[in-house]
Amino acid sequence: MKSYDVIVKNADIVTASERYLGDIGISNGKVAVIAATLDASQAKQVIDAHGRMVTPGGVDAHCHLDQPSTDGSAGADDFISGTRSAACGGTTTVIPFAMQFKGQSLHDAVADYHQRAEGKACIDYAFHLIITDASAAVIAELPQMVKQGYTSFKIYMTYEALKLSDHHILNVLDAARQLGAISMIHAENDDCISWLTERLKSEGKISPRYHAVAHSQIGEREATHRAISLAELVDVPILLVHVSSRAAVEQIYWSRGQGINIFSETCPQYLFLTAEDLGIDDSFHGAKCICSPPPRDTDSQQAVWNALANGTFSIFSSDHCPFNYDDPQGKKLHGEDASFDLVPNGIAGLETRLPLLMSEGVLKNRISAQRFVDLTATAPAKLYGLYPQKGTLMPGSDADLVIWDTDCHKTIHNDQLHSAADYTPYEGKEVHAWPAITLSRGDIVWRDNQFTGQRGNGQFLHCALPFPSKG
Ligand code: DUC
Ligand code: ZN
Ligand code: ZN
Repeated sequence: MKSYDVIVKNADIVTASERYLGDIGISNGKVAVIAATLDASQAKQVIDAHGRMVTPGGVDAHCHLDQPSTDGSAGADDFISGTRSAACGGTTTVIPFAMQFKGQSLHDAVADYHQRAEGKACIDYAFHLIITDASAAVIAELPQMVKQGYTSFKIYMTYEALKLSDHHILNVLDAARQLGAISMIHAENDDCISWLTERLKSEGKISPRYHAVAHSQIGEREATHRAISLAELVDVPILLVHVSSRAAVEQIYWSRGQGINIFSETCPQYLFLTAEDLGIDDSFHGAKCICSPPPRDTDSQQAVWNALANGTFSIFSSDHCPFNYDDPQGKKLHGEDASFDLVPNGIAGLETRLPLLMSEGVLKNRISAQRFVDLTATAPAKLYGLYPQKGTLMPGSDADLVIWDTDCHKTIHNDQLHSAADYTPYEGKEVHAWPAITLSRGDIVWRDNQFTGQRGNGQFLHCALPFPSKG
């Protein structure tokens, strides 16, 4: 009788706080023991990690999978292709969104998402709630939602079909405070966007590159400051999602100086793309990089790198939300002559998130390996109530881990990725790190450049509350 299903030997183990050499013993999908040396004869399977970095599997806490729309567009990935691509890039937990349509109950919204995910997800998943209708009846549903494991509420300050007024945002924040939940805020000033859009269109400036003009840094800065102020008024922590610009980062520094408890997230597109990727001419190809907020300039890229390195950002997520390019339900929903404001927003990122940050961040010494783990796994697991089951390597944690190849020369090509999207914004980019082997609850889901996981193996995770209730 063997003691372990798997032993990972000679691992360079990295957690958010430690880095040391050891062996990891895995039984029944959990980390059973971590020791300097384990007896290989006690394992059914031995994986020799040869001193390779071994990190917890990634937790991607911001992605959109099989999310219905109100404009007739359809995202490229469902729960099969989206979670498969996540696993192939070293992510073993995803937290996509269950979106409430206005007038719909939260209960019905989550029931719909469970149907979309069940039997399809290849890795474990939880859900955030997108609250688009903060009526008294919906607010009254929140205690029950929290009991069922939905402890994070996403709020939009823009998008006609999604946005809440400041008054309604305050109601959601107040409910989050009473419950001990976390609110995630998409901070862009809606009127600045619509006013700039109207003006640009009246001047005939409709090509994709004007999306980056309409979604200005000033509009992001104002909404960021307003979101911080609303959180301060209610006295509740919030998470600012997909922070893109120096102007917004400066607001977060300001809030820290005031002692306001603000968490913040950034994404690969704000490190590796700029507004020029939306076009330097009027070609429609720039639609491939339309997302909101848009990629900015190299000055903002530097500000975002600095905030990653100095501990300002709490988490690094993909905001994976791809639309196919050559698809009448994708970027060309309204044709190639459509103005930028009619192009579906979002790009792919689940599979490339970790390799890009490992390669450009850790291997280029911009951030430490421990900080990488914190940003991509530990901090999101803590913030969303999944720690220590997810987000770390310790006895009792799920055996979700990545054995890294940090010596590779790989050029990203979409035909080697596993999302259903028909392009990647990172086509042609070189990376020097990619998962060699990924385990999800002890099962190998990625090895020798092959997906070896299975649809339906992913389990729904009930999130705990991140903060004490103040009800
Ligand atoms: N912006 C969002 O707010 N959500 C999905 C994709 C995007 O670009
Ligand atoms: Zn958003
Ligand atoms: Zn998003």
